[in-house]
Amino acid sequence: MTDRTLGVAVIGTGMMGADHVRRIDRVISGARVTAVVDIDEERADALAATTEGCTAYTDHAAAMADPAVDAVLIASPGPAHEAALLDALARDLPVLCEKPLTPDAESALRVLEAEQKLGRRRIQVGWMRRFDSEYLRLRALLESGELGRPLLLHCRHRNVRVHDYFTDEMLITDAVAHEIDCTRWLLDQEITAVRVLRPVPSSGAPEGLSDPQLVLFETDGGAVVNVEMFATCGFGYQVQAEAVCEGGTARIGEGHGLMTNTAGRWGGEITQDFIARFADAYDREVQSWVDAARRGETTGPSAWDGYAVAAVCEAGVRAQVSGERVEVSLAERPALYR
Ligand code: ISE
Repeated sequence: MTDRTLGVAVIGTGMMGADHVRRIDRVISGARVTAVVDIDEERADALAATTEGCTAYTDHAAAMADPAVDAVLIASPGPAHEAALLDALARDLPVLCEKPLTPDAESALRVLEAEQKLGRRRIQVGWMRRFDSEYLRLRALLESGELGRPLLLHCRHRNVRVHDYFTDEMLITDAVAHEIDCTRWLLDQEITAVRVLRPVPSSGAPEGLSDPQLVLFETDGGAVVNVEMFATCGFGYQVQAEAVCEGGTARIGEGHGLMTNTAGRWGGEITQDFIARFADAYDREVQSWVDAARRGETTGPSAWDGYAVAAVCEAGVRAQVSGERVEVSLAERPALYR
């Protein structure tokens, strides 16, 4: 481990980018934010002003050329990721890239190719649930084999509300994408086919959004996974999973935080967004990325994991449109990611 504090450029100063700047500055150790980048100059300037020794840029390439920048955290919108990733790889900089890796499988393959040319992993993708303590316990339990073979995984993913620009397609690519990654990681299996069922839309959903939806995955290990995706449930942010195995079941995400008993009722609180629900996971994710980068390593979810999710999302969107079962087309896994 080098003694040098890692200088990080945070690209994208929206909600996630700003939260990561706060995290790197005030929560984790071993790194500091030396640059922020946003095409919105005023927003970049305003965020840079909150952090000592931080320069604001409107162009990611200029930030990467700054000698104070040793690593890059990408939190810009998905369509901007490919160019930033390719530039970071060209400079051999460690990257933590918020999901999605890129918006589609074809561009994700270009990123994989560039990383393979470099000859070593440099990209960690921000599938933060892999750092959540409950998800980690579920994965360890399934991996131990104590419950036997997993047969079913029931998932629920509920948001309070979504922006008006949210589309049916985004239900898959922006939200169910997490369950795609979790399924692959928890079961250590690839998803082979997707189906989507749509009940009558909730009257609380914005005009034109078919919400909720039920998404079904088949895996190459013979498991079946169902995901209730309800983006406008109105009451809270809930992410739950239950694995049904040959020898028992295991459930996470019940949110058993503070429980109260009063006035003849008992109850607890439901978190309202993912920043609150996964705060610890984000902290652990970024700390682990920083620690690995300072050791000269890249760990955690790889660019391959980003690509695999994009490939399943494409099948998912086709299944949404056609109402049919759609098979996933996945490239062969390159040696670098085995
Ligand atoms: C959002 O973009 C996220 O990534 C959250 O983790 C997810 O729960 C939410 O549904 C998405 O909209």
